[in-house]
Amino acid sequence: MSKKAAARVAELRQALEDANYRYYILDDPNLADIEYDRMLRELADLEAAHPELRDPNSPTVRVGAAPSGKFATVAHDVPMLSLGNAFEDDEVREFVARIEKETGDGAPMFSVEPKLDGLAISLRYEQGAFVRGATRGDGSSGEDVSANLRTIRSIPLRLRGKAPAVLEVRGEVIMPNADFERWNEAARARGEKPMANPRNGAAGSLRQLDPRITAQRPLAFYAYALGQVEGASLPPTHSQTLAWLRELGFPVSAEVGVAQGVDGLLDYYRRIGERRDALPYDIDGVVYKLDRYDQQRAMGFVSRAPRWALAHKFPAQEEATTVESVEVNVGRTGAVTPWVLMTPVHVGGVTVTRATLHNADQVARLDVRVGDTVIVRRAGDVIPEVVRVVEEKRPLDRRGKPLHPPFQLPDKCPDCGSAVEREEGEVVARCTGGLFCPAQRKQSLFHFGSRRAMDIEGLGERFIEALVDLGYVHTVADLYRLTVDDFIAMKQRADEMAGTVPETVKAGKIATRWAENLVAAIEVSKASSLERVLYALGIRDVGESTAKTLARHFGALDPLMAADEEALKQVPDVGPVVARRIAHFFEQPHNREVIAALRAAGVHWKEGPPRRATEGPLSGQTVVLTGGLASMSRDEAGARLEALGAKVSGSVSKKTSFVVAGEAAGSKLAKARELGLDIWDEPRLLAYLAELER
Ligand code: 5U1
Repeated sequence: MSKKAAARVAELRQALEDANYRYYILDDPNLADIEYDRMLRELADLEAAHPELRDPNSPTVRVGAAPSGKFATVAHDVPMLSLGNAFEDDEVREFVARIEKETGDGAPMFSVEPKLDGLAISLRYEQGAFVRGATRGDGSSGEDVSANLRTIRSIPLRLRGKAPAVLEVRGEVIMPNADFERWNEAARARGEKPMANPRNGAAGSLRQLDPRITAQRPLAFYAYALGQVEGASLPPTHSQTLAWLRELGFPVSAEVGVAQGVDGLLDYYRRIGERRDALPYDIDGVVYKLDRYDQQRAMGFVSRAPRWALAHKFPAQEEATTVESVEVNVGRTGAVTPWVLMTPVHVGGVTVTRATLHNADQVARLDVRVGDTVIVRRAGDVIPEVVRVVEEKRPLDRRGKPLHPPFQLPDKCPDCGSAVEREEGEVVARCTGGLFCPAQRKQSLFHFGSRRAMDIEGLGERFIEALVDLGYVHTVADLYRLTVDDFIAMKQRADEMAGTVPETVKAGKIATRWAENLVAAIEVSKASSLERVLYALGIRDVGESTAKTLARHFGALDPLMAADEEALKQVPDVGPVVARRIAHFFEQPHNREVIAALRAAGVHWKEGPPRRATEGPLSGQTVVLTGGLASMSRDEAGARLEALGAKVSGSVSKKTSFVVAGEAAGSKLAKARELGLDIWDEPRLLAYLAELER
């Protein structure tokens, strides 16, 4: 049995290593994620059942070993070097001139590489197997972070092909920008502290004492140099070594190349600089290395830095500046985002004056105040952000107290004056003036006219942009005042501004049919239904189904607008959060004005008595419908149960009287079972309705 298990273990390890190589090195995956996970699970199960088959370099170690306490110190037999820096082209000219003079080579070849902004590490392999990995430390000795490095999937645990007896590979551990952004977005959404920048993210992740935490972090590795090598003859140049490292299974940046002469180096610097924002990782410059090893030896070292290599740095992506004011911006969805206006600062190659603070939690965490010196970061195409406050530089009054108070998010929208609300458990604060707020105008118009709302055919995003930008429409009610002439004038102005005036128009032929159709569609939309209008108002979390329930429950708009949270909570399926949102929406005077204007413009709908079946055989009972029914829609079943007095709810709890479970019922059914509730199938429901509705 064990022999068979051993064979299967070997087979799985090989297949998983191959899949890693295909994915991380060749960028040509051969396994679907689900298949990879399945094989990894099978391997983990086999290793658990056969402890004698365990291996520190099995692909299963990628999930992280148990914590070890502290990192041991590792001496680097071949020191990890540092690089001389250049910021000006002239320094590069001097570097090349020196090399040309001392090597006697008039046009030496250089390896040119991006300088990744991460954490330098050294990986040691013996007989092709990973044995240890350490940080750079002071260059002579660093910390043993092997268990953490094993979790980084792009680091090979076993080398491919013919491996030397000893091989040390040096390179950079980084956190790719996209992963860093994703990580921070999720952290902010959870109200947790985001990472300051990808470099800190990589360094912090690698220095975790619990490798299982490191395993959760999206880290990557790129190789760029060798340390100790035994049992292999090296190629004659560094660029060939990089190609060999790639064959052995190490990721090497796709941007590496060779260049000759000062112009070749500076050209590479500029080309990479132009693409800096588009690269998948942060770089802080490029590195030039004399390519031929014999020439490198001839140049030698000064202290710890080779005279054959140079780092040519880019402008920093983080800079310090001072905060002139803290402001807020209201987005299309009403989200209120705090930001700072700063003394202009050159960062990442451009001058910036504004940086985001993301949300109220981040404001509280950073405690940014007027006059503060802050570190701003600009990388890629993401908005510049404030990373931290330099607290020592905070302006103080004579008594040593901060000169300015902490910033508070406003409780009124700066654009429309409506209340700004932040719900429990939410990071984002929002303006509640959805219908009136200028910041939310385009969004609310687009939703209002959409097919399932007021269904205004032809009112697309482009027209809405132009109508709002050119001042034709301020609220949804203004749509009903627009004439054919307005639309034609609006389109002409928009075309002129965009430089897209059609030839026919230039020739004096103006098409009017589309505008007539649009005005007609707006006219037709006036005759609507209460549920459509409620949905069209764009109250947060009031979708079509809730709009329908509200319409049925209240029968008319006025009693709904007058209902307080308590009354709204009585509506089937309306919980406390949605009740609060509806009540707050109708409390905003501006929203009420827009509704009055809609009515004045002629928008109308049928109203009727409230349909609340308070008394009936199911009075006092709460029913949950889940899964699909064959004989009717869930809405219809709900309505029939409500007509018998039941309250129909969307969530299962101890208070649920019974659950009707149709086809493919999922988590609600599971929860009902867990709570031991009465569960009805469709035949039982039908029999019950037939009995009582007679
Ligand atoms: N791309 C690259 N980065 N980097 C950093 N190459 C490179 N080489 C280095 C360092 C510190 O040192 C070599 C001179 C070994």
